[in-house]
Amino acid sequence: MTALNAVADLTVEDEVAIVTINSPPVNALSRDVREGLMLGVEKAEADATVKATVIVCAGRTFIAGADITEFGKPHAAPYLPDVLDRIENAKKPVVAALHGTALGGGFEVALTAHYRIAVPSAKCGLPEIKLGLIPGAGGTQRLPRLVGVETALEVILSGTPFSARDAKQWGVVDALAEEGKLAEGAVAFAKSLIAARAPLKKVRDRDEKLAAARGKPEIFEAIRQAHAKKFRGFEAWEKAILSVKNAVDLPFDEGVERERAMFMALLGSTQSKAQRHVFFAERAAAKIADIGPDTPTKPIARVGVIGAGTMGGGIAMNFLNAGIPVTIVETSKEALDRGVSIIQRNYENTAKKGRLTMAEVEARMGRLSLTLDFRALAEADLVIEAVYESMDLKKLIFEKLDGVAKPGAILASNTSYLNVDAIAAATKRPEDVLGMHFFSPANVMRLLEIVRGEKTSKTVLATVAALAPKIGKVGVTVGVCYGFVGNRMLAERQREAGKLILEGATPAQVDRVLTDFGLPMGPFAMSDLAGLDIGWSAETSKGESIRDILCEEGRRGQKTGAGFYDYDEQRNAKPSAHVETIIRAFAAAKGIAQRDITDAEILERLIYPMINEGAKILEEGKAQRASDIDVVWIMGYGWPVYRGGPMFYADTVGLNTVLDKLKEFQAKFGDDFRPAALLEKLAAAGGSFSKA
Ligand code: 3H9
Repeated sequence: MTALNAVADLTVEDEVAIVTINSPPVNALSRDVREGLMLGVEKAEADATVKATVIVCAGRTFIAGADITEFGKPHAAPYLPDVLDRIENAKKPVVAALHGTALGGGFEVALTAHYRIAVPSAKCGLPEIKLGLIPGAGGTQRLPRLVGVETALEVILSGTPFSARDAKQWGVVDALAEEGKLAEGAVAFAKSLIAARAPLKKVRDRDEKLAAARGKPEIFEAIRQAHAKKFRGFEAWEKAILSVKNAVDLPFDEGVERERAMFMALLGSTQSKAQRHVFFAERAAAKIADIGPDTPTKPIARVGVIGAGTMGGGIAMNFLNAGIPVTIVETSKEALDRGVSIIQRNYENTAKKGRLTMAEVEARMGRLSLTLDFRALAEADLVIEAVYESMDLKKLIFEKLDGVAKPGAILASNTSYLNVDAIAAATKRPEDVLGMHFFSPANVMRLLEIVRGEKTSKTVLATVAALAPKIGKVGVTVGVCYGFVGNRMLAERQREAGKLILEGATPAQVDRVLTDFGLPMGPFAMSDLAGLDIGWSAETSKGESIRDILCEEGRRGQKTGAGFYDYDEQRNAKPSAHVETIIRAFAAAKGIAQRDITDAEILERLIYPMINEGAKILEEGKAQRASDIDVVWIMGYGWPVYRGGPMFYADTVGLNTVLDKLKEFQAKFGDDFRPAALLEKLAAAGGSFSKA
């Protein structure tokens, strides 16, 4: 074995050179990896005893793509296109041997090899779209040559990896190796190529799969139309379609050149920077300052859920999906029946869409137990309380739970606002208590706010943090404060939205500004969807807010066919002149002058106070890092990923701009806009939240 450099070595075995890349964690295409590949192929070429070369990776995966940490920094030679040319133009066959995930630039390396072999568990893919990019090393030119433009665009636009078996069937890999015996399989395959004097097959020379799309721009237009809604607001996807079209219309080298130019332009875009930020933010969120790999965790083999409402049912589904049995406790048989039928219907709908088999539905439902007997919770390793937001009720439940749960069980509340320390104080074991705040619909939204109480033990926190990814969630650890991170910031936006409609904006204008910004819904459409009468009661209503007036009129949201908007049978919203009249009259009665308000002011009034609140949350140590706040908003509230989250967005706008605007608003509208000290400090130092 010869070391080629710090991350690559070369072994020659019976006429076959094996270039092994070993650059943990994922063999990303750093300079050293690029150099290793280049040197490996050159050395093999120069060695007269070698007749074929295998490229294989050590560790968990084949090359998982470009090194994202290098993006935006000056690159050092050898550059990837040159490395790829070297591989493709080698005079002896090169075989890429794939395991783990051959993604992005890694898959593009494999596509320049003359042959590919993979173990059945391997996956290939071009996930660049998820980083706001298109493949930049020939992926949009080579993949369609192997699989045709439609499949290639499916792969590129979804960013989802495909299996080695699909790859074999599509002709992307030439052979499958036995699981666990990739290197041996690849060497044997290389020897068979030598014996057969197999040709140097270059993907770039293949044309037959492109022929079907030649002279048919309508194919690309149809794909564009089919994806327009999903990609509203995103930039890279249309470039991906154009680039694949170039593969059909242009000579290979020109297609590659244009692909590279588009890739480079996207690499410098704010959208791609935002999406790369989110990639790392999601991974950073899993790291908790005082918890490490040595912190012990507890096994969670059975979960109890208190409450079979929408939240309780959704929470239970996460565990059932992950193979963990769940017991739901309720106080009435009707509530249990209603809850279980919602879960069953949810699963059946998924099955109808072909994403679950009926056998899987049965297996999941089979893991669910229902009971009216609170004592059944004695078996659970983790109990999650999901009843409505009442501190008195929650305290009662936790006191009772304290008497029932086994020693060492983790006791969690799904409260979205309330003080977890006060809830914990209702037990004699506050160290076992924490918040697990799921977001609605709890079986769909990926966010889990993990609320660390004052006395929550490290073991309990570490256990829940490790559990989050197992149930498909991104856990973000937050501190105890009213509304935690997400709802605390949301309250700022809601307050301003309510003020803006009294000052002259319409609910539809406010909502549109936010949907134009990229959010799935504005506050008024959201209120109508949730129901305006949540937490409202006819007995106590005094007509003191727009909501009171609407509810008193029976306009309680979508479910009553009217709320802030009017709804037709299909629940399409239409602005309501009647509601606008109510708002105007209310404002007049309160002496609030109405005026035209620009979209720009609406956006700043809604978003900047959220950012300011985010800064206070950081100042108070209720979130560990600004990027955690971004993850909360992206995973829990549909903040557009291409804007990177509110704190990243503040960085892109410029902290001084945000600060100046807050001060201007403070002078005009009062202390709701008083800037946070941290924002002042960072702005004065020319800093940013991402680098704070
Ligand atoms: C590209 O290739 C562009 C080309 O078309 C053109 C080039 C010219 N770079 O996710 P994990 C780190 S674009 C740097 O927890 P898993 C990650 O941050 C790129 N670092 O593990 C983490 O670090 P830490 C296209 C990377 O097993 C650690 O590795 N490729 C990269 O759950 C483990 O990651 C992609 O988009 C990287 N490329 O999943 C692939 N990838 O431990 C992105 C990972 O310090 N990567 N890290 O937090 C993935 O999808 C997953 O990481 C993977 C492993 C499936 C590979």
